[in-house]
Amino acid sequence: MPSIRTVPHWTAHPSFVASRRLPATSSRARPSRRKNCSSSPGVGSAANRPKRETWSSERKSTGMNRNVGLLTRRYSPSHRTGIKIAVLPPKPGRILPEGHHLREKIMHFDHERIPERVVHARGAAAHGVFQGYGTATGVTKAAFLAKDAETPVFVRFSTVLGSRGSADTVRDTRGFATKFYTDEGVFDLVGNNIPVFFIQDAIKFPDVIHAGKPHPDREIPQAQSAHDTFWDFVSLHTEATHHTLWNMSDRGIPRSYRTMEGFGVHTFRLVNAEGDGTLVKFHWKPKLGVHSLVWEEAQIAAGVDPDFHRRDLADAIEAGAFPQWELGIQTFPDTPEQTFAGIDLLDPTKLVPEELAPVQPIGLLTLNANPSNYFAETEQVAFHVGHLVPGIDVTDDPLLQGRLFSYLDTQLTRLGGPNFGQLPINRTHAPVNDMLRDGMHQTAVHRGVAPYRPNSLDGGCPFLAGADAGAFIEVPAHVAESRKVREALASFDDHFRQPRLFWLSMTPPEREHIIAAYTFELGKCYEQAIKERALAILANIDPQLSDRVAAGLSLPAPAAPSRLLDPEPSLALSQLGGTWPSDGRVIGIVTDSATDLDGIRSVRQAVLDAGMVPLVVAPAGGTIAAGGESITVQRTFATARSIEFDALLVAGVPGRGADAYGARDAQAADAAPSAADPRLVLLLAEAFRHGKAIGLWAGADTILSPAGIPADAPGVVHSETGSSTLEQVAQLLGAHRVWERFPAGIWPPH
Ligand code: HDD
Repeated sequence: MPSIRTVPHWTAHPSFVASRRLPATSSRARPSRRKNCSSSPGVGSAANRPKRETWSSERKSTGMNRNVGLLTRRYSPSHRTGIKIAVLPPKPGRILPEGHHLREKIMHFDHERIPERVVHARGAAAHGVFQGYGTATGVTKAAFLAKDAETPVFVRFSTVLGSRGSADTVRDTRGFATKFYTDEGVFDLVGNNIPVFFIQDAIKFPDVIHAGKPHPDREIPQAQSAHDTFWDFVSLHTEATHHTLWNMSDRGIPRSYRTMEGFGVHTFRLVNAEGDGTLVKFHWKPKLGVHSLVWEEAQIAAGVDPDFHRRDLADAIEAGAFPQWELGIQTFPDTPEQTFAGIDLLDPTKLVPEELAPVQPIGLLTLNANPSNYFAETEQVAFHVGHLVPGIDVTDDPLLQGRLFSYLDTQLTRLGGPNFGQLPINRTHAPVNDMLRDGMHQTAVHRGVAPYRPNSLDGGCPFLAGADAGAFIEVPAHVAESRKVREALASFDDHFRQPRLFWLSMTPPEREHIIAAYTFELGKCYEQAIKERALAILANIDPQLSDRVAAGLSLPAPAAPSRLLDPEPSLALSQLGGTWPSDGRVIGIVTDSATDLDGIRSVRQAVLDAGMVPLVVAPAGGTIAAGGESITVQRTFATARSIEFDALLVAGVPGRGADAYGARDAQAADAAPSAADPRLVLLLAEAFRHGKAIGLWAGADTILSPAGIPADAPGVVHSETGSSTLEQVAQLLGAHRVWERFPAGIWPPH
């Protein structure tokens, strides 16, 4: 017979009560998880954000008490009172029938996943602050753009096609979505790193995404555009030519989220205090300049570090190298035609060259804090193009109009109901007075009896706010007498002028990259007809492009179009030719115990002083002793790949045998005791091939020959001391890469 014993009501047990404390409701403020799990100093309190904790402190502070609860409960004296249930004789490992702790824990675990975003599933985010310059007050009454106004923001960057676990560095468009928690409500600027879009009409959005996503039969390829269905779609929809060309350019593989431009894409309408409208396009300009990976780096990173962009953003912020962007606007008169310089401003496949409408800076964005919890913040954040504030309005762009529906609708499935706006990361910081009630996951306890308008019972609340109360008022628009038809305007028909403009604006190395990208992507397609159709489209951009790609595919060059347009190039579209700050750049300092460690130490400090990030690379991990002090090794020859570094500084004489590079790695030393470590050779060879600056001192030049690098190659500098080597390398970094090393890198091109 099983013994009978009594147990109390479950809430009585102290260990369980402790483990049931709710997490902090604030998404951003958790001073110490260990001391007070439920402290909630309030949304927006940047000062209280925690420093990152180590793995061991995480383990100590979370979760484990659930299991402990199960054990202590079984033997706790408090179980001997209360309701009676039967239990089996205690046997190690057996689960009690009243295992409600187990059930609750497993039940919760079973439901930990929510649907990933249907597009832009893979992303990384950060908190920050936006400071208005006050330069936009003539065209908008939006209060957060006033001079020195400071507004908390949350920014999420993303790829479009890949699943949540896909690699960061795939060739794709990047999302750049910003949530401004303004005093007048939330404003979401949901943009991309490419200023144009594939389609002009939102009804085609599911089509272009179905074409880009993995094939429905085998669900491959993941996070790629290099497959038949994508190229089938874009070759059948010539309006997609412009966006596709940007994707095939270096813009499709950014170096970092920190070095990406952002664009609102559509034309928006700003409204000033007098009620006058101005049409604008939004631009984010990174202070670090716009830089990209080279294709081989992107491919290597997808394997050796699929979190490359996510890690880069988080590490930079944690290191205090806060990325910054200026928000700018191009402004256009709000005429009934809504065109500028012959460009239809409502056509999202068109940009307006900056030479025709300069980008005027209106504020500064600084990202200064990493999220505390990926799920609560980065995953649950919900952007919506209809989150607007007084002074910023939408236009009739047909793509934008479709988006106005989609961004609300999608959250119903993804976030499980209509109350996603109450999640801490989505909550407005402005007071809310609406009559939205009830529904799944309602967390507000609404008071009153009359959630309707007008009412005479709740003091007239909620009331309809007018302009005097800072309400959002739609700008009255004149609608011309016309016929309503489902048809695109004739001005939407020009599909090749702007792709050609983009091509003509590229420098020779950039054009080479574009040719290589099309050759790779179409080379991965199986269907001959699709390749031929795509080549025919390329001929409308430039015969050099179509002929070279055709040659790479061993296909006949397509017929030249009857007329090739000749638009004026826009030099602002090229990423090359400028000089940018080197802040936040990652410098690999390659060393070994036998080399100039004093020099290494001072170079490391100089790199830090210059606002860059030094990473010491040595044959093995741990520390290297130098003059009574030690230097921590951050990357080993086994873990370092050149993709991570913007430049390399190499000290010492690699390959001097068992007491130099490779000696600390027994395997490498055994394999080739007197040769340079092959991993170091690979590191140098790749850095060279990818156009990175390489500095050498203290006799390190001997590594060049095994790595196949000519000693007098451009961007390879030698010096007596580490600090003078660094100086020269920092100069080279201003151009991002040593472009002269690239095939056909005729420089300067213009
Ligand atoms: Fe979209 C997400 C950007 C067209 C429908 N979109 C999403 C995100 C970005 C963009 C950055 C990720 C937001 C986040 O980080 O949570 N989308 C754009 C841009 C577009 C665009 C710049 C064109 C100019 N999108 C577009 C159209 C539709 C959608 C035409 C549908 C008609 N987009 C969605 C969506 C998503 C989304 C399905 C998926 C997850 C989400 O919204 O919250 O509603």
